[in-house]
Amino acid sequence: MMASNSNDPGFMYDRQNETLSRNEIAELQVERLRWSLTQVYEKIPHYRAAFDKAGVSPSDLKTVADIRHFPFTVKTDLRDNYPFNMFSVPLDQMARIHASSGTTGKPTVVGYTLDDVNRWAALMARSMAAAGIRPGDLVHNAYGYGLFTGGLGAHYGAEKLGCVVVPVSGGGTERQVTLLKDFGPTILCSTPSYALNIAEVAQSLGVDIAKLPVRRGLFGAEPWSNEMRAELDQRLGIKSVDVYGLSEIMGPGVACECDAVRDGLHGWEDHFLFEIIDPETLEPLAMGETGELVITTLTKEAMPMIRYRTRDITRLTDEPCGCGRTHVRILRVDGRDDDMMIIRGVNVYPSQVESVLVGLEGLAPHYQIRRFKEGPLESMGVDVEVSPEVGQDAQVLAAKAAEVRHQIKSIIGVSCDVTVKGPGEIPRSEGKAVRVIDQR
Ligand code: DLL
Repeated sequence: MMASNSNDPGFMYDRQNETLSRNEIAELQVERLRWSLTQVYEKIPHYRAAFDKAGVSPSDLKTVADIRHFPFTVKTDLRDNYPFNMFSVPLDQMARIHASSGTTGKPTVVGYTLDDVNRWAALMARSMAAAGIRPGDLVHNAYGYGLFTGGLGAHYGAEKLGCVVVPVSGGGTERQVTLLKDFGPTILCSTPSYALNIAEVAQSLGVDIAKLPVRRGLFGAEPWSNEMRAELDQRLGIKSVDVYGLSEIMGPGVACECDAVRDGLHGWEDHFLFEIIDPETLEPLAMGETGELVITTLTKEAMPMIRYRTRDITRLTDEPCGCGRTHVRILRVDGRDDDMMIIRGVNVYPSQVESVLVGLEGLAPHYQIRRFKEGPLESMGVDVEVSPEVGQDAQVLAAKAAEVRHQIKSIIGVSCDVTVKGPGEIPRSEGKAVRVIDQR
């Protein structure tokens, strides 16, 4: 097995494309953008109508910046074209369909040609290599297999890179622990919240998970704070790396942190154009400014996306990264704009609350946030678990709750209701954790 070390930034997979100069990236992007715009205009009635309405045509794009004149695509466009009207090729020329369940109504359907599936595998392999995964690694893949893109996305990427994959999928946590113990995988792929669940179940079964051969965790599909990362690194005895993606654009592997620096996720600009917009005015924001991430696909055949509004709030940097890659970095995603609370005028994301809770003495890293109304105003409640060793004396729990309330007030600047619960009282995740309960 090839060992990873700091002198090996994982370039062996795709060095040339990962280190293009900024000029080369811009040239490639213009060419590929024109191709994508032409494809959608000629083949997808939704886009033809949207471009005509905005008075733009693919030939109007002269530079990458001209993309700002083209209309956005939003989730309801996919729902309105359910199930297959966003596809640019006939169904019998496709290779794969995925869908995300969504919370209400119709699922969001996405499709791939065989070339799309192969490009996705290659980008996921590139992401994994950047994350310190190497050919020959044994990969325990606990992302859900099925309509969700996580399981198959990581699976194909790992195989493409030359790893050996154990396709465990999510759930059956005790069995996950048995397989981790008996097979000795070197890599764990899962959501960060599920990795924490696995670690906890391992502990309850008397398995010292930190002593197992797992050395990297490739975690994503939900927001997680640096504090949660430190917790996972320490509990599992690994280095955790963040991977980002969304089904509408491809699946996992749209962007990934590098093992060498772990500061921002390299967004693969030879296949995607990344923009940040102000979600209110919809105007593009400059590099470094915080806003909504908007992504255009440059090479997707079956389902190209033009200016897809992800609802994810983050910022970009094009400062060179210590690993040598030249692609923009997406600083870690704070959360989705639908999860952003405005508490007495202060914007709060669940991940900020997580940063305060995780690592506070006497608390376990399991929490949920309740959003409710007090009169016309939005309020926030935080439920968090006590560590088993603290016990469940009512006075002790009340004192902990007061301490948490004080910490949240002093660090985030908002007052909230805090309830400290007993061990195991917050539901555990087997995929994406439910962090927010909307009681409004
Ligand atoms: O979650 C794809 C994926 C699978 C990514 C496995 C990484 C690993 P969707 O189910 O369509 O696709 O959900 C996409 O999840 O818009 C973000 O809000 C959130 N998300 C994904 N990765 C991250 C991350 C998959 N690393 C939505 N950090 C996205 C924060 C993330 N949020």
